[in-house]
Amino acid sequence: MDHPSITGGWFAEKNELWPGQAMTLEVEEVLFTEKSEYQDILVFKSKTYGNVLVLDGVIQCTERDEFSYQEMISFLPLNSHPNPAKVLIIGGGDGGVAREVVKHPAVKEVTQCEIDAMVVDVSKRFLPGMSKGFSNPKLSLHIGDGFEFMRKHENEFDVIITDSSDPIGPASVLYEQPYYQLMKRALRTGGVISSQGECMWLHKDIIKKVMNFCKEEYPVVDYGYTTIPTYPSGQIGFILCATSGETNFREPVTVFNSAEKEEMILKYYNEDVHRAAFALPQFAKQAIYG
Ligand code: SPM
Repeated sequence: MDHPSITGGWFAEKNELWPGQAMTLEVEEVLFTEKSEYQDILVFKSKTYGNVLVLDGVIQCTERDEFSYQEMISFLPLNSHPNPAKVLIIGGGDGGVAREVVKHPAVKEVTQCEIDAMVVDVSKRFLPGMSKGFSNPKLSLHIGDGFEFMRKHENEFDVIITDSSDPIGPASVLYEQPYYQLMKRALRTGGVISSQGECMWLHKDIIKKVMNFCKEEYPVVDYGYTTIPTYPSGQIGFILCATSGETNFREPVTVFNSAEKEEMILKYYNEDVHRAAFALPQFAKQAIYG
């Protein structure tokens, strides 16, 4: 199977959002390539990062490092809320965020809305370590448009996690103010959100734009981040917003003990990493908050 992003046995991630640079991974075997109703889907077995899911030419997850992103986008908000019983996930078609969210002892019910059924299907076939999240009894999965889904829900969720691709293509609407207004409406009192929030090395303008309009909607807005080798520049952040001025994302209200961390098979997240996620280098601090 051929794919335009693979040449001479190497996949290269080229995109206008990170001009002049490209993550490359050596390909052992192309496992799947097809165009869905929404996007180009590629799955390949890499030489050193396990199976890799690529949408419209952009790496979404690799089996070797996905835990960093999935744990952090989930536990930063979940452990900033005193009782995250009802959670909504928008996007996240590989199932990795669902896998993490259902582990939290306080989470009782998880609803997920993913637009592309083909992403869910290929993840079930080729990314079983992530898609196992879909078979948890706490989870109800809906296939549909996240923005439209949000319109129909009011005062329902304690935590909303938006695990989206980048702001070009089907996910671009999820980086605009109306979506953040709808999320606010869908939250219960004291609710919090966490959204894929882009890279401080590459997208200071996007981050600043999103945080600025978030501040018009929410009393607390913050940017935390994680490190991850296979996302551009090795770093990606999360936009965190709270409906209550009492919320402090920088200090977890729930701290897992060692037995819990072991039982939950946490590989990246712990309370120290939670606090450290908000320590920004000076250039990013100035650009985002200055
Ligand atoms: N559950 C994992 C899905 C990943 N969703 C985020 C993908 C982001 C890919 N691009 C990163 C570029 C950062 N500027």
